[in-house]
Amino acid sequence: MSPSKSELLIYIDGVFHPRSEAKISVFDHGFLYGDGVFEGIRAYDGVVFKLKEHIDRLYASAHAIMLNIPLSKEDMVEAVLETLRRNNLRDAYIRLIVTRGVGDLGLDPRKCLKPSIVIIAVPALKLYDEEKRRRGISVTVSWTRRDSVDATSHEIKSLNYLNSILAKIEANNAGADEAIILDAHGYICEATGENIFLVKDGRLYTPPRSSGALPGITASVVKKIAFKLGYEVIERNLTVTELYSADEAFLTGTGAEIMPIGEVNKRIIGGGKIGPVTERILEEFKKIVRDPSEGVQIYRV
Ligand code: PXG
Repeated sequence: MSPSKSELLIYIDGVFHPRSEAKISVFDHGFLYGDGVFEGIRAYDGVVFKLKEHIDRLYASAHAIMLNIPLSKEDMVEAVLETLRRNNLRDAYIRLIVTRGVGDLGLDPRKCLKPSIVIIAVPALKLYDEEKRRRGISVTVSWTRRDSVDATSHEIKSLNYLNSILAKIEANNAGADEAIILDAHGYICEATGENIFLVKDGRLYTPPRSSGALPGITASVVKKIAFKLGYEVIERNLTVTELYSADEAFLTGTGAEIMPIGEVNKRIIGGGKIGPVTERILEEFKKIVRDPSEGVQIYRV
């Protein structure tokens, strides 16, 4: 049995606190400035999917912002597993956050002596219902451009998500499920927290790294599945017009998993339901996430 929300135990700097008592200082620079990094991770049936890859990306993000995480990667893996065990979870959504720590009201990170580490694990999160999974979500193309690679690049998974949040607000206002964000040149970059793939004439297309998209772990799994199934994956600049005329399109992310796109700015994509290529990739994905060799087991046997 999974514990109820009120009983959840949250890890903060090595100590477990009940959810209602899990608090961070208002002087923490994660709160004051969005100065920190994070990961969203899932566990399926007792296996934390691609945990090592998420930890590697967390440390790479931290390295890019010159934040020294005071735990080794091995200890961080253990801390995540222990959080799941303490909460008796086998299927979970995990949020791992490392902030610059407590400082003063100036933004200088040198004032922050110790990073804060928070791990939250909740029983599996469902972003979309079955109907959306079959018919596809609706998306709108946002006027908010992705911060470019020489700005607050989303290649770094930082706590600074205002760029995505502005796009999400726009999608909400348009009555759409998600927003597609363009790069500085007007090519497709990604969604607010998902990468994007198009299918055209049996080939997969996805934007290149230079678009400023986060190198997604789900996207890299999808590329491997596509390769295994014999589909070519082409990374190149993609236009909105190409998206309108795609045979299929889908988003990938830890939260969303694999979500077909049914509609873009009111243009129906691929008949407004999940397409055959997306379906085949999704079927493989469902198998892979439950494969113990693709992650780290929570409860060692
Ligand atoms: N792009 C961005 C900007 C992201 O934040 C992805 C792509 C997909 O990456 P992964 O490695 O998850 O395949 C992300 C994912 C959530 C959530 O709860 C996920 C993200 C950020 C915020 C919320 O789904 N990151």
